[in-house]
Amino acid sequence: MSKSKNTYTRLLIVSYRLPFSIQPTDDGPALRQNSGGLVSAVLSMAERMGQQPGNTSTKIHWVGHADASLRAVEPALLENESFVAHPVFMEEAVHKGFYEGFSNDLLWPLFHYFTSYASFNERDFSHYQQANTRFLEELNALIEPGDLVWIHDFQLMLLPDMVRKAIPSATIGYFFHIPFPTYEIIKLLPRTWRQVLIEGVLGADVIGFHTADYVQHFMHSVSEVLALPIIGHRIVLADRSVSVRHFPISVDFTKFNVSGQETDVVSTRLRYQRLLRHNKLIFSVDRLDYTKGIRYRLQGYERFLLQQPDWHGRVALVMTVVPSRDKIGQYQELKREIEETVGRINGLFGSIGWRPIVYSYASLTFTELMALYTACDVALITPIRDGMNLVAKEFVASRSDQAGVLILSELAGAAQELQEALIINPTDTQEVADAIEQALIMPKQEQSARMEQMRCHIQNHNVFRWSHDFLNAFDNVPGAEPDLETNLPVGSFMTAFAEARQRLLLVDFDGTLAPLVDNPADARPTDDLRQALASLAERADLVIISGRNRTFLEQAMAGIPVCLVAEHGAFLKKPDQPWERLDLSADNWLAPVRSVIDPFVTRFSGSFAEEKETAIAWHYRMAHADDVESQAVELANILRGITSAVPLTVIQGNKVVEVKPAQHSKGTVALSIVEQNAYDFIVSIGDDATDEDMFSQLPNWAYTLKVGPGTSFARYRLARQRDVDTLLQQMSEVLTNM
Ligand code: GDG
Repeated sequence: MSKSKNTYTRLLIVSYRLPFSIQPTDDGPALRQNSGGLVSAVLSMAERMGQQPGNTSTKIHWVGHADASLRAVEPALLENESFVAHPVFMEEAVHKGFYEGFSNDLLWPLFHYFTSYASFNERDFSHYQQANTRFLEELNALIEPGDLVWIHDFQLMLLPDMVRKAIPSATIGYFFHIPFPTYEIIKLLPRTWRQVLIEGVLGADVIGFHTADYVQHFMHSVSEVLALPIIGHRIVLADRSVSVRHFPISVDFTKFNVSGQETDVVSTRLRYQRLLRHNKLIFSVDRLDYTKGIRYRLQGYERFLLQQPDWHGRVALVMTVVPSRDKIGQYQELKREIEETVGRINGLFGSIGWRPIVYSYASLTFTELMALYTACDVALITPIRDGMNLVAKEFVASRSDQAGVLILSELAGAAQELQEALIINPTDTQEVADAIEQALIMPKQEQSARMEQMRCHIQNHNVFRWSHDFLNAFDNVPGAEPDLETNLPVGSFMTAFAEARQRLLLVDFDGTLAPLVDNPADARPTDDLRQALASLAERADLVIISGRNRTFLEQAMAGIPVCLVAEHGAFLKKPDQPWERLDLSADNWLAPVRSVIDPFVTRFSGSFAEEKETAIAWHYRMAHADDVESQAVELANILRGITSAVPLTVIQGNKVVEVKPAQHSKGTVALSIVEQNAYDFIVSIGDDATDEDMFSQLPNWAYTLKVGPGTSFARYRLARQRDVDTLLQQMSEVLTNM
């Protein structure tokens, strides 16, 4: 059934951690939500859903892990005016293996490209599965028809598929907050793990990542690990498709923009400025983590101090490291190293009255954080990998004075949007040192020009837009397509077929009569299907209508008295007759198009160009480069821009980009065939975009059948290619038994 945002009644959020605590109030203890961006985004999303007529409940249900302290809490306390909290409890050992083990010791380092920190432990994997199952149990007790379930992050990669299997009609979104790495990294995971993890997230209808790169990496892994067809941004499964897109997370711009003027922020800022006197301030804040590039940041700053003695006594790096995972050896080691380096730099360069680094290992209150965002001259953000990095966006949003300079690592997702920052590579300590100097001497006018651009971007792409864009993406999931009657009324269909005097069958080849395969030359119908086709061809006009060339079709259908249509309607061959050429356009467009395609063939090994008589196709099913899908889109765009004496059509098919003259199509040829006889039964079956021309040209009483998901002009749908085999075999039996 179709679903759109208008019909969702409730929002169910699932994340590893519940963003709530029980706080004392005048009326006794009450549930309080954290003030994070995700909580605000979700609130605004629910508000939007709640505005829809007929929607009675706007309370958001949030499922997440909670420590044992919530066990003793009265159920009534787990609810406030906006949220209902559903704590997930699990055995200590399971939690440890799931969270500390598989999530933080394997997925986190691996997906941030710290392969040597990754620990592969079978017991942890089993705990990860058990923990995801615990989340499923909690959800299962809660979920109702009409709910939208939104699952978050790498701790819950198995959950979307678990929910899909338990409740096949559920509407599920999944958002990945950390980088999705290249397939070379995914390949390090044992085969079964990588398969289960990718199948796990594919349980969702919409999958979101922060950047287009992560989307491409994911798509590449899907095609390597599961060999599933990908069409544009969709992964095609047997009975549905999954939409995969990038939705860059952001911040509540207004909140950060105005908070700098709040009284306590102003007074805290003044206090910091007094304490740090006339120094220029460089600020950084991050959780203690090896991905954040704190070591490189210190090396870059040290190099700056070495090379720029003029700045001694006039600048301070205020570096706050927020405690995190510090019971783990690796993190303790990192902390020790950071503190040693800070001590060494302060000892080497400092003097009485001047500390080059003001370091603290502590959490900041929101007021302190705002005071530092607005007091500093430079924000120095140097992760070695970061899914997005919200600190960068918060700093920019806080600077309503349009002053301050952002130095940002190119390895943070945020760098793809904040191009007016000073973009650096953190491992290049000279580049960091130079950027610090450039930032400190940058004229006010330039600071303001850069800030204005970045602020404008964040204002327009705030966290509310992020969640709304994600919500809107569900409007395009298969379930939300204009309703196609998915079930062919087989009984009346077979009766009409049996009773007809003149029968016409128009059937596509690839993905319809034969499954899609790696090497196009290998595609063939099964022997059973060939037999059925041969018997059908005796009492019906059977037309195979394809984009393939003449030779291939003749070979593939040899021995069956069918009519063949090759190259999308350019050629037609009736049984026992020679080929006729229907396309009469000149072919002087071929050479220039070939010269555009050739560099793509060279660049993507495994891909090849097929030059037909009236068309050229670039096939890339066997090319495995990360960016091949996006480059296929790029090629199609370039080809569409080519001007030629002959009007051309560019077709983006399944792992193929094809160019042909616009004058003929499967539709034009289907129509001319239909007009040659007084047919009283017509069925047309096809799976891809070129078959739509055929569906749209046929009389409206014809049976038009779309194979697989996707919007279509067809009246009916067959879920998968093998259903075509079944249907045609049944039709042949009907004729045989008459
Ligand atoms: C993951 C991904 C992605 C930090 N210290 C204090 C404090 N914070 C707040 C910041 C910011 C948030 O925590 C940190 O967000 P990040 O995006 O930088 O990083 P992760 O926590 O690693 O988050 C990341 C994010 O998910 C969202 O998808 O961007 O790439 O790793 O909001 O302000 N807040 C306060 N005191 C602190 O000391 N009050």
